[in-house]
Amino acid sequence: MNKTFHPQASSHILSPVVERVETVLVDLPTIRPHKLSVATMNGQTLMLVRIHCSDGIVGVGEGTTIGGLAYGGESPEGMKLSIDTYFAPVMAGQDATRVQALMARLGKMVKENRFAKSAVETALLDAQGKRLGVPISELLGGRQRDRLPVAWTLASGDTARDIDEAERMLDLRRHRIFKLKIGAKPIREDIAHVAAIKRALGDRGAVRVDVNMAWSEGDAAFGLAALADAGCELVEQPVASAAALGRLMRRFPVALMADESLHGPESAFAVARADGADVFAVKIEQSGGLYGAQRVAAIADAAGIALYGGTMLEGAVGTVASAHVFSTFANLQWGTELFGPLLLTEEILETPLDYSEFELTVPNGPGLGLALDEDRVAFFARDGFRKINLSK
Ligand code: MUC
Ligand code: MG
Repeated sequence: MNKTFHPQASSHILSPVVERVETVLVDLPTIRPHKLSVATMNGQTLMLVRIHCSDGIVGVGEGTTIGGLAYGGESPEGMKLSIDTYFAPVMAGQDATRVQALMARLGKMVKENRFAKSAVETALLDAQGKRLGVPISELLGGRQRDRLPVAWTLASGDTARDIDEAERMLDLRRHRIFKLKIGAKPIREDIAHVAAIKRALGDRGAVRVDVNMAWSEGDAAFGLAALADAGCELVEQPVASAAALGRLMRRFPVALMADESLHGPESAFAVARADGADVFAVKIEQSGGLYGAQRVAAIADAAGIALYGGTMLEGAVGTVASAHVFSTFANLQWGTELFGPLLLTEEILETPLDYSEFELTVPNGPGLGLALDEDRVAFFARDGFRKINLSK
């Protein structure tokens, strides 16, 4: 019999498919209160997703937010609900090896939900990397660096405590770039706080600030001049509006970075077209995934905008997913802030990440290149062993 070859049909039969999508919320305490203008965090919730494939391979991904719904429209609980209820049926039975095609299918059936999509895309890429025996960075075109500079965020709310913390980080040779969270206090108090920290650190540490949109345009005009005088080198999202950020550009001798204004490639293009930032804080969750983050970076490169690897204070899984992406960027002029796991009291990896000499090593094993300590994940899972023991 003369059989016709149908490539799609045959690849579908041969390819492993998504069998099951599993989600869990894991609650971990922070090492100290982390004070942003939008929220004070005493803990972080990791929404972990596991994608079980028909070839027995399991990929893991992570979604986080900052202060529940204080930062944006998604929460860990909402991500879990969306994935369990809407993502999972769309993914079940689909070819697990065609990650971009599966994400495009998901995009048709599920609007928005960028953070949840980032978690799911991470899990698919982790599985595919494990399947092929290559790190995620290689699935994304190949890494250009194995180690990434990592900034630390000082956000205890107290100037003396922040200076002590910075000194400790310098002594440990873990961080020498410091991002200060400001915007919650009166502007003059914030400026005095930044100036005191920069004075204490001198040339030993770079000082940057993140206002998390707290200032009006008028506040920002005063604040940016004063921050430049205080020796601050970079100001992240001082105002909410992208148009206002653009109007503030080049008026002060300090670089301006867009963070909350960036919601993936389309918004990145709009900001770039309006010459609206010197630097982009690229985040996989804000970008809607790892490929989205690469597209945002490509837009920045094309527009002559510098790049910074941002964080949504992810735990180890989201941090390493971000690290794989940032390792592929042609330019990474301002380094990264991939310190999320270090803000948490608990280690959930079998082998901790390597933070040394002011940098993070991008893991080299297949997929994400990390192994979760499943007992510890189960212990800290919401309604898990810890909760059961605490309520006894
Ligand atoms: C943000 O707005 O950049 C990054 C570091 C940190 O402490 O908070 C995040 C969020
Ligand atoms: Mg920010």
